[in-house]
Amino acid sequence: MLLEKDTILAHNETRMHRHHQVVAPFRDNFEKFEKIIELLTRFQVAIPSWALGTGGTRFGRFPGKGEPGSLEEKLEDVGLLHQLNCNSGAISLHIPWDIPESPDRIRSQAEALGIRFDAVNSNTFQDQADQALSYKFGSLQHVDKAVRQQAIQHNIEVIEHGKALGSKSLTVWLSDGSCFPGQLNFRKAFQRTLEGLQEIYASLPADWKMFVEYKAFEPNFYSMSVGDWGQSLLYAQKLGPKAFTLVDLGHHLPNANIEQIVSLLLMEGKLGGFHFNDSKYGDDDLTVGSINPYQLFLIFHELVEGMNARGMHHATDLGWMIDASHNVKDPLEDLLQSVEAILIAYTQALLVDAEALSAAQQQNDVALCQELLQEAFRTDVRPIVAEARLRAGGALQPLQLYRESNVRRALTGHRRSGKLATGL
Ligand SMILES: [Mn+2]
Repeated sequence: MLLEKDTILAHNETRMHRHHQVVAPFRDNFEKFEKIIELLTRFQVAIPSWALGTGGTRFGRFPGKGEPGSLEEKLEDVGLLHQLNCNSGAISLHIPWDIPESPDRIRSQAEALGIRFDAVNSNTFQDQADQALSYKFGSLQHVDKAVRQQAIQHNIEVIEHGKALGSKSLTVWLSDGSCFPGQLNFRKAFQRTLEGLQEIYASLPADWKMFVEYKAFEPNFYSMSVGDWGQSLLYAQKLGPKAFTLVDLGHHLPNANIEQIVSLLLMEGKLGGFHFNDSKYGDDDLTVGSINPYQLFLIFHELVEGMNARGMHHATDLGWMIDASHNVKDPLEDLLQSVEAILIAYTQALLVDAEALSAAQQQNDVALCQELLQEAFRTDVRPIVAEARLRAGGALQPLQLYRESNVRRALTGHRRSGKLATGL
């Protein structure tokens, strides 16, 4: 469901006076104000199709009401998010959970909502009901060539689905690895994985990218075949210019310096995209910015610095996606919070005085370096983000409008009860 335009206008009207008061100091004193608004308006974050329903853990799942039961309904939900915040104009699909029955129809539905198709994701971490061979002991790393071939074929099919929708990238995340010492010959597993990725790479259209996502542990607990950014970079370098590393914020060991990883990958031209989420312990898939907003800001600072150094287009040269799971919150509320947190961190990073920081670094003025970063981080930039949204036709306070409009109650009313969203 979409909201009436008048509903958004009325919501904004009641908050306009206050908004003008809080945005005025930025508008009047910040040289970069208009440039930042322009960058924010262009910046779009892809919503994962699997995050629109309630997530679960291995202990259980507590589904909410009014969840989308089809790809059409998932698109409707992303359309609503995009209408509210004007920064959710893309969706990332998971195959086989979201195979479109009619790609043309889905494509025109997305177009009408202003949504494009971001990376398509393959899935070789589960066995599907109609699947001939099991991935229990891996997919591309498997000792049996027939299993490897099945996984390669699946990835090629995912590319075909993506082509039909206008997607331009494939994300490969492999759960492959081992649970116990001795289970796997690391070198042979790497070689088999590389050969499989090479076959998939050969099927990529000329204007596509392949993202190789890494993860430190889980579901395998002793080794992962793409376990860290070094291994992912090794694959990406061996594959060729269309292959890149994808950084999922929750896929590191505790306290990893993700901002440094991002900086070096950008330097090498091998950073492809992002999966945003937050975590306290591991791959917690929590709301972006909910646990460690300072780290998110530091990552964005390196992104802005690194992209500017290479003359990259902030909005389009990297893939920006959320990858999260909402076990206890309304997924749509969680996603609105996530997109807001991303835009806040991005805006704060745009406020950093890069010239002054570079000069302070040159002088070894460590205290000033810290001051310059924290000056930006401690600025409440929410009025700037709201101004960009207002100009794009969105709501000044998307989450509040979502609640005031009783969206979930309406969805619960017209979506068949007991229908569960596909996904994790
Ligand atoms: Mn991910």
